[in-house]
Amino acid sequence: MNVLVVGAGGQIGTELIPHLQKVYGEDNIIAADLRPEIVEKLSQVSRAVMLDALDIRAYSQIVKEYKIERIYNLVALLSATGEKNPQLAWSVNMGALLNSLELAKENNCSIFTPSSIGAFGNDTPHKDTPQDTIMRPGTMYGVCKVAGELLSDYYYTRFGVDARSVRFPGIISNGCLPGGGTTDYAVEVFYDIIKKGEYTCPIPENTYMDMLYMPDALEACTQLMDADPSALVHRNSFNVTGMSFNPKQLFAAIAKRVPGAKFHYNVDPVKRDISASWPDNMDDSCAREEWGWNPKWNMESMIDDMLEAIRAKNL
Ligand code: AKB
Repeated sequence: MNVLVVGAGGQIGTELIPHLQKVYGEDNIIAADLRPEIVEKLSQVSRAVMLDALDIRAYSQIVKEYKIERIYNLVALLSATGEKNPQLAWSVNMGALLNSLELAKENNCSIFTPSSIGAFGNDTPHKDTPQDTIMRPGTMYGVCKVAGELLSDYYYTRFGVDARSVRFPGIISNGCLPGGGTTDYAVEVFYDIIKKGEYTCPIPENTYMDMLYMPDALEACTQLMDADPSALVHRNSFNVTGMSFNPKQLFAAIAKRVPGAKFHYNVDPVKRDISASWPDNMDDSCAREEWGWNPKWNMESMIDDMLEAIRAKNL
């Protein structure tokens, strides 16, 4: 299986590349990114090419040259960044998706594009958020995610494109830092506590959000794409979650393991409003029933692993 990962230099891509190499073979994975310095870094671990996903001719050439059979489209401006420049967020997020779907159609590729808890909004039921429910997000990022889910389903029903996706919650990882998201606090806290012994949080202490540890997120990316299509009732996009907590609970659990760690709050009003509009915890039973989703990591095991991995970096 020849797989192209577009937007490969971000938080998910940098860890998805080695995961895909293990599953489908090292030579079959092509990493693409817009930034030359990132392509240079990616080329040390993978076959790598420079690509602006908005340039459909260049994108098409790469899909044809490498005989691509599956596309992971990870190009996105995240929720908080999107509120700083909504027009740019729309043109990048939707432009990359439309090009990816068109090329998937022309070249008979399957395609995975992450959706997000950001697809939900204030009117969504916040507890046990159902798979099929009211969406109406209040951010440009969320508007793109809902539009992207609909567009991907449209390409499936209208053209038969094998498009599948999950609604990722905040992803916690220790490879590459996330950037511009509302859930980033749950990653940043580990770096600051190890480096400085203290962390200032932009999210109110009682705000719950769903989270997922990276190893489970990577499993979702391959497990859903390799699932038997006849078992899929849904496609774009499945609720998936590994844990739900608020900052106060996360910090108390970290403090038990790092004596003397100090936590402060300086709430960012944009992130406060975004996080308040998202689910407290999603119901991911459709993913479990339709393709066997079964995450392994919970908050406690994730914290132990994150602390060990970040301590080992000797920052
Ligand atoms: C964000 O916070 O914007 C992302 C997401 C939940 O999609 N991490």
